[in-house]
Amino acid sequence: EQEVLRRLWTREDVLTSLPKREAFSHKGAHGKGLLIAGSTEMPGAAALAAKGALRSGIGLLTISTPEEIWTAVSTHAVEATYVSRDDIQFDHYDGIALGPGLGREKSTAHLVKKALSHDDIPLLIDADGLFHLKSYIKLLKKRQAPVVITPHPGEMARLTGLTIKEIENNRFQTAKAFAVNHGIYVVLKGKYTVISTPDGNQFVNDTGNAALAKGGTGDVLTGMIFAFMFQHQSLLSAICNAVHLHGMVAEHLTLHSHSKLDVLASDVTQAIPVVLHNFY
Ligand code: NPW
Ligand code: AMP
Ligand code: MG
Repeated sequence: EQEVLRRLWTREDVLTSLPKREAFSHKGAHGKGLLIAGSTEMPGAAALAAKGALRSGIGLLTISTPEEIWTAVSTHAVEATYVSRDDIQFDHYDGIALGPGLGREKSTAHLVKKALSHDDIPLLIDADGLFHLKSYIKLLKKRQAPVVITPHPGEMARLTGLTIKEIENNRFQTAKAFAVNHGIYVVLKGKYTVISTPDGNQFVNDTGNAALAKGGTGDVLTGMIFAFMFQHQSLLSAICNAVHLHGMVAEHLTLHSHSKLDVLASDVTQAIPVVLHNFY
């Protein structure tokens, strides 16, 4: 059996793998991303994911969200364009991120199936996208392009049929088994987020703190990973760097200006530039 890795993703890893912005690049070279997120009940999740992506270098972002909330979301994501759920041209995009605030209604399930079946487009699934994924789990193995999932322990429990306690007591094992069995990247969130590759390699993150233990922070992470997917040599370093930097933003805020109580997910999106500035 091939030797697999299990180690910390360090600041040194970030420094060596974070790509520089190509001088002669244009917006089309930094990813045309489709974000399928938000609902009338959860417009904020779409805005937070969008803001995370826009603050992390994505070239062009299109958001597919119900038309009733376009105005609300676009107030926060001014730079994005919008498309109706019925008019999505999947082939037009370099990658799809799906799930934050999507809702769990039957009417949103087909979006997960469609995104999965456009199997040459890299796909990031989070939140309610993971709720629907359970019904289409067999489609994962049939895909050409990579899939990344970003469950918190509650979502991982739903996907695996295990209890949250079983997941938390075996974070490395459950994440690895799911990644290898389905041939995907698994980002099992929480303190010490574990990133598992389809080959069974694993990296653990040690940045971030309990300031992130509140609604919306995971939606921001989804946006950050999504943007990084388009601008890294390897998908693995894109994921690990996004997780590392997302945590660093929380640490920066609580070190300099905020308490762990008052940090909001929207503060995280606003402070991404301060942390990125240290690296660029
Ligand atoms: P318990 O019982 O509460 O302790 P769900 P969700 C558990 C959107 N959002 N460790 C938790 O446990 C999202 O994008 C919208 C252990 C419970 O059982 C989704 O679309 C926002 N357990 C949607 O809401 C801001 C943990 O998991 C279950 C855990 C639903 O997402 C908020 C809860 O998970 C939100 O992001 C941990 N670290 N974390 C907006 N502003 O629009 C969670 N659990 O039922 O999947 O619900 O994560 O709230
Ligand atoms: P979600 O549950 O989808 O909103 O995601 C929450 C985000 O905050 C994930 O990136 C978690 O890893 C992070 N997070 C939550 N609680 C903590 C904690 N106590 N320490 C570090 N990171 C956390
Ligand atoms: Mg979440």
